[in-house]
Amino acid sequence: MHPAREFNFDGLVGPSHNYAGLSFGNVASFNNVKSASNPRLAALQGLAKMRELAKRGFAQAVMPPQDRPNFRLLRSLGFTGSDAEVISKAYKESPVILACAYSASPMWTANAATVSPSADTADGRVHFTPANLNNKLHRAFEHLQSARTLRAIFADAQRFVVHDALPGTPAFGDEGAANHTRLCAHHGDAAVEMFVYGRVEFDASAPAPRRYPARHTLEASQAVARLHGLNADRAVFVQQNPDVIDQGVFHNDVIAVGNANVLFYHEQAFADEQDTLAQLRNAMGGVGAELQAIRVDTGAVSVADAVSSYLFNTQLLSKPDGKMALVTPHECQEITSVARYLDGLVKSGGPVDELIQFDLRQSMRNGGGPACLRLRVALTDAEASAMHQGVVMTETLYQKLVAWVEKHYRDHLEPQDLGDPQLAVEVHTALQELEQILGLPGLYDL
Ligand code: SUG
Repeated sequence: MHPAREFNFDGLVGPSHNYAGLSFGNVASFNNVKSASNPRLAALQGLAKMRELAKRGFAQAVMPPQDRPNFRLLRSLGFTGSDAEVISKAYKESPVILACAYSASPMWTANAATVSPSADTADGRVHFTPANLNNKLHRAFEHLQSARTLRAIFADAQRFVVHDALPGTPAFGDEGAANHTRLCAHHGDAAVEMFVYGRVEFDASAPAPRRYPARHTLEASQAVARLHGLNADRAVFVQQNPDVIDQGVFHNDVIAVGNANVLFYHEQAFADEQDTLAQLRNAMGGVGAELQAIRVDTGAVSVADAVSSYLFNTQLLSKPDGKMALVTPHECQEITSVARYLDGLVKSGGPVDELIQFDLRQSMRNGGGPACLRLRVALTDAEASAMHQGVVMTETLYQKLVAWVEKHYRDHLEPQDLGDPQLAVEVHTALQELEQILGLPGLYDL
């Protein structure tokens, strides 16, 4: 075993955080379409979570937001002239395209990439594959900046490799770590990597959802496992239950979460529950770990309640005493079945003995809970020292980022504000300053 710690890289919410209803299949995104957002509060809520978890001794870092609007996208779609003209024309002719170019969706870093720690890979380096997110226009270009950001943070080529995203075609739909979980005895051990896909491109007989899209394919997961040099005995590919995708479970992390040897999941999460557990148990036997499954049945919590509370979009964090804390959004306490379930869970004497609750309502209204906001990267001490240190969350960095948010972010953003060219100037100015705060000059020179 190589001692390692799991860093959570939380996305810093960008200055143009807004609700545009862009994610068909994501119920919260659709329900809050065109309501006003509060980018300042959104960023502060995210920072409060990072600060508290860092204070509690969990390894915590920050992923910077992306430059907005995406002028390259707007210009590639035929909007011409100065930046201000591009914005005005796009707003007049297609406000939805402008909203896509303005989405702050990179805040959900669980979709930034899939990460395989060095204990799992053939060459002993930490591998990252930025997710192509090709199912949604507003997310399909994130991977370019995600790759640039990850390469800036994990620059040491002896220890880290950041691949290019998979080809951006439906056959390789990739949503990153939201559909990926490592299961092992300790974070530094070789682990079983579980990949959960929504559909199979090259098998027309495989089940698929009917109402909402399955964003992630088996072919994408297999390609990532190959790129990362995973041992075939330790990579498990399982299908998400298409019926739950049709009930608004657009990523596996909305219905299941794993940490160390624990898998916390809803009985309806997988297309074949028994086969999924059998495969995991078998593969985990090879790495000396025993699966501890915490199964929530429909009688205790319905899929609808799981989706509206984000019971499974929670973070399971290992504490030094060997127990785990579950990081939940406030919504979990507001839905009776979920609150009751959680009360029983922490009193059960099982691995989870504590809830850490946060108000993340600004993110939740777009379908992003605690787990969406973080990308897990397990690093040995030597790897942790080799990454860029300016993104590691400390009290000093927290204070600097709060001051930066308060200086630059609006506290009210209406859909029509995206047509105001001044917003783009504000975002640009803020991000130029952020490069300095994080010590990442040129981060946005894509
Ligand atoms: O891809 N919402 C995101 C939420 C991502 C949640 N991530 C995880 N489950 N890991 C999405 O659907 C909404 C944007 C809008 O409608 O304005 C959005 O992109």
